Parts: sequence; structure tokens; C-alpha cells
Amino acid sequence: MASRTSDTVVGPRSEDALPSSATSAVKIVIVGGFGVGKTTLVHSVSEIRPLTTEETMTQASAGVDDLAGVERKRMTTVAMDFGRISIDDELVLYVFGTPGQQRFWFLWNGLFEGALGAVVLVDTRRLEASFDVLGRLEESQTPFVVAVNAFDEAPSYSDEELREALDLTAEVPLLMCDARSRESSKDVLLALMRYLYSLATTTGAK
Ligand SMILES: Nc1nc2c(ncn2[C@@H]2O[C@H](COP(=O)(O)OP(=O)(O)OP(=O)(O)O)[C@@H](O)[C@H]2O)c(=O)[nH]1
Ligand SMILES: [Mg+2]
Repeated sequence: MASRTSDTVVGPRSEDALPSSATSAVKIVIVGGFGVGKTTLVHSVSEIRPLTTEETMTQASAGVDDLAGVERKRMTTVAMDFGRISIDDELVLYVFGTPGQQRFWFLWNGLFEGALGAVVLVDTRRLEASFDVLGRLEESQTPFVVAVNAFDEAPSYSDEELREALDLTAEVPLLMCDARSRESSKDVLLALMRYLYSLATTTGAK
């Protein structure tokens, strides 16, 4: 359980809001089960000091939070992560990381407002932690890509096995990543942008 005494809220500075040359800003969300690496990804891609609302997990979380596979985890997101990345001179992405713990999921509706798409981060040690997330995205018809965050001890599966386990349709992009790497995390965001673009062009949407 999170402790209210150890709030860490670190925000971007006001001058970080929008690069002066950017003409389009797109909001995307990073979702996934508890401890899959959402905060890590937002921090690794952000070109501004990210906003982060993490709290220390205490002994009181024993029996409440499923720490299997993430025993060393000490902090958890209680509201959101926020970062920014410029893709080129014209396009800037605002990246929102959601809380992974189900008891904070009531915050999702606000975080999803205006989002064009989502990245679902997955840990193969705990695939089932992604099921609810995927269901909610399908319900809300939010386009998404799935990125498997490769933890060292995690089992590796073929794309076919993963697609079957996660019940992904063939068109949903599935890729591997290392959320700690800026390049790898950026590739995930670019895969989402390419997917959104392909959906927009095939459906004739603007
Ligand atoms: N080995 C390895 N560790 C990682 C990777 N990504 C994240 N971690 C570690 O995994 C732990 C959990 O990462 P977080 O980024 O806090 O996960 P989260 O999804 O934001 O967690 P919640 O907000 O609690 O749901 C941290 O200790 C990270 O350092 C990765 O790609 N490889
Ligand atoms: Mg987090």
C-alpha cells in the first residue's frame, strides 16, 4: 500500500510546455499492469524533466499488491507520469503514464480524455496483468500497440504465442522493448504513431 508521507511530485517547468517550433501536439497514454515499466518508459523518452507521482510502497502492501516477479519494486505510481518528446520539428508527443495498481484505475477516464492512442506494456512473467487493460482499451475503442518490456528473468515467447495469449488481432502491432532505453522506448512510440497513421489513412479519417 502506498504511504501518504512520502509523496514525490516532480513537475516539468512552465517553459517546457511546448517547443516553440512544434505545430502539432498529440496525447498518448502508456498503460499496463502493475510494475511493467510504465514510469521507466516515460522517464527514458522524455526530453523534459518528467512529472511523476510515485509513492513508496510499504509493508502494508503485503497481500494487497501482487509483487510476484517484481519483488525489488519500491515505488508505485499513484496518479500519473507525464513527459514530452519531439518526434520532429512539427510533431510533439505528450506521454501520460497511468497507475498500474487497480485501486487507482478510477483515474483512467481523465487520463484517456483526448488521447489518440495507447501503448500497452507487458511483462511476460505476468501476462495476466494485461488482460483487464486490453479489455478496457477495446471497450473504449482506443487504438493501441503492445510492447513487451524485456525483463532479464522473463520467459520469451514467440509472437504467435503472445498474440494468442493476449488475444490480439493480426493488425495490432506487437514489438519488444527495453523501457530503460531511450531509443527502444522511442521506437515503441513511433510504432504507435505509424499505426495511428495507417488507421487514419485506411479508414479515410483525418
Ligand atoms: N530489468 C529491467 N527492469 C526494468 C525494466 N523496466 C523497468 N524496470 C524496473 O522495474 C521496476 C518497475 O518499473 P516501473 O517503471 O516503476 O513500473 P510501473 O509500470 O510504472 O509500475 P506501477 O506504476 O507501480 O504500475 C523498476 O524497478 C524498474 O527499474 C526493464 O526493461 N528491464
Ligand atoms: Mg509507474
